[in-house]
Amino acid sequence: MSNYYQKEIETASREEMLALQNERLVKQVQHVWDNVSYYRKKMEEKGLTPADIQGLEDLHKLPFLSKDDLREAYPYGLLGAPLKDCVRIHSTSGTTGKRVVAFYTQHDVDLWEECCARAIVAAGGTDEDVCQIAYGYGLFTGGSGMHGGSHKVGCLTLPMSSGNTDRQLQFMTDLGATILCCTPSYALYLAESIHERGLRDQITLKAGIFGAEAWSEEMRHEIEKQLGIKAYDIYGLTETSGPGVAFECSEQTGMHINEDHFIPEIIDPETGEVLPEGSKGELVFTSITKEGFPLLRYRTKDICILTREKCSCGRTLVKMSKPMGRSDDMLIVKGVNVFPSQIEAVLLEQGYPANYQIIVDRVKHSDTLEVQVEMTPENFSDSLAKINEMEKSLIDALKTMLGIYAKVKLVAPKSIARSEGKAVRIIDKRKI
Ligand code: DLL
Repeated sequence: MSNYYQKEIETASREEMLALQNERLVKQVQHVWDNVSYYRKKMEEKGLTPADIQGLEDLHKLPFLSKDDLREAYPYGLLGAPLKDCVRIHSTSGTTGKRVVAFYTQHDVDLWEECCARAIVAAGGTDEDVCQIAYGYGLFTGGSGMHGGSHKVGCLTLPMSSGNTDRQLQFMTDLGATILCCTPSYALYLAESIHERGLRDQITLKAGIFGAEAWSEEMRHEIEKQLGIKAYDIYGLTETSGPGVAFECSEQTGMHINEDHFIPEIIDPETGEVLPEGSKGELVFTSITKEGFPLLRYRTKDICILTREKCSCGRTLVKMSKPMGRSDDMLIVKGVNVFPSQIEAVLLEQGYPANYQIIVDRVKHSDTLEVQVEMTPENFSDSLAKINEMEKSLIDALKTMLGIYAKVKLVAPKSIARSEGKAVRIIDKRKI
C-alpha cells in the first residue's frame, strides 16, 4: 500500500464530518455506559443517561475525565472491552503516582496505526521510503505507533528504538533512511553527532516526524537546517492511543486532528467552560472509535488553540496549534505563569543551542528562576567580559518575554545531559 492518504475522510466537508461524529458519539456513549461502570456512575451523578446525548450539541453535558480519574480507576476501572478482547497495553512515562495504563483491542491497534500512517503520508512518506523509528519501544507509545504506521504505508521500517547513537547513525547511513521519527531533542542530538562524525554528506533523510514533547518553531528551523530535512510535528498521548491524534502537513501551520476518531474541545482550565473556536485553552478529547479504553471528555492539560482555516494541503480536518505548554507543567514563579517553551524560544532566537535546563528554587520564601544554557563551541573561547555581556543580553530578553528576572548561566558545550527520549528541562527544587 503506497498511498495511505484517506481522501474521503481527510477532505470531508464539515457536514459530512459532523454527521460521522454525531453517529459515532452516540454509539460510543452507549458503549461506555454499557461497559465502563466508573464512567456510568459519573453520568448518573449528573442525572444523565445515553438518551441525553443525541449528538455533538450535547457533548458539553458529559462529565470530564482527568488523569486523577485514571489513577483512581487503575488498573482496570476504565476498561471498555472484555480482557480477552484486549491485545496490548501501553503506559505513560509519568514519574510520580500510579502510572496510567491504556488498553487496546486489535481493532484499536489497527485504527491507531492508520492515524500514524496518515501522519507519515502527510510528511511525504510512501512505500519507497526507509523509515527509521528512533522513538522508544515498549510501554511508551512512540515506537510501536509509528512502527505500525510505517508498515501500513509500506515503508521499509527500521525498528531502532531510542538510544545507541552509533548504531542509529550506522543504519541511517548504510540503509539510506529517508524519514526519521523520534523526539525533537533526540533529533538535535543525532544532528550534533552527525556533524561531529563528519557524516553529513552520507545522510539521505528528507523528512522527520517529531513529537512527544514541546518544541518551538526556532527548534524546528535548527533541526531542518542541521539535517537538511523538513521537520513535521506530531501529537498524541497514551490515554487516547499515542502518536497520531494530530499531525502536520506540508503547510506546517499546526496539526490536523484525526476528527473521525477524536472530537476536540477547548475549555477554560479554571472553570471547565467550553470556549469558542480560536480561543486559547485546555484541549479535551472524546475518543469515538475506541473499544478497549474509550475515554469521553478527557482533559489533556495541554494548552492550545484550534483553527478551522482552509489548508493548502486540501485536508479539512481541524488544526491544533503546537501545545503552548501544559497547564500542569506550567511553572508558577513569583506568581507568574512561565512556560518552558517561552524560554526555549528566547534562547534559540538568540542563537543558542536547544540544550538548556530551567532550575526553580525557593530562597528565603521567594522563588528563584535560573536558566542554564550551553554556549556554542565558538563562544566557549570568548573572554569573560564577552560572556558576561551575553548573559546580560539573555537576562534582558527573558525579562521581556516572561516579565520576571531569570538568572542566566552559560555553561560549557555538552555539559547538559542529552536525552534519547523526552528531554528533562525542568528541575523544580521547590518540590523536592
Ligand atoms: O508522548 C505520545 C507521542 C509519541 C506523541 C510520539 C508524539 C510522538 P505521552 O507519553 O502520554 O504520549 O505524553 C503525552 O506529551 O499530553 C503533551 O503534553 C506532550 N506531547 C505529545 N506530543 C507533543 C507535541 C506521547 N508534538 C504528552 N508537542 C501530551 C508538544 C507534545 N507536546
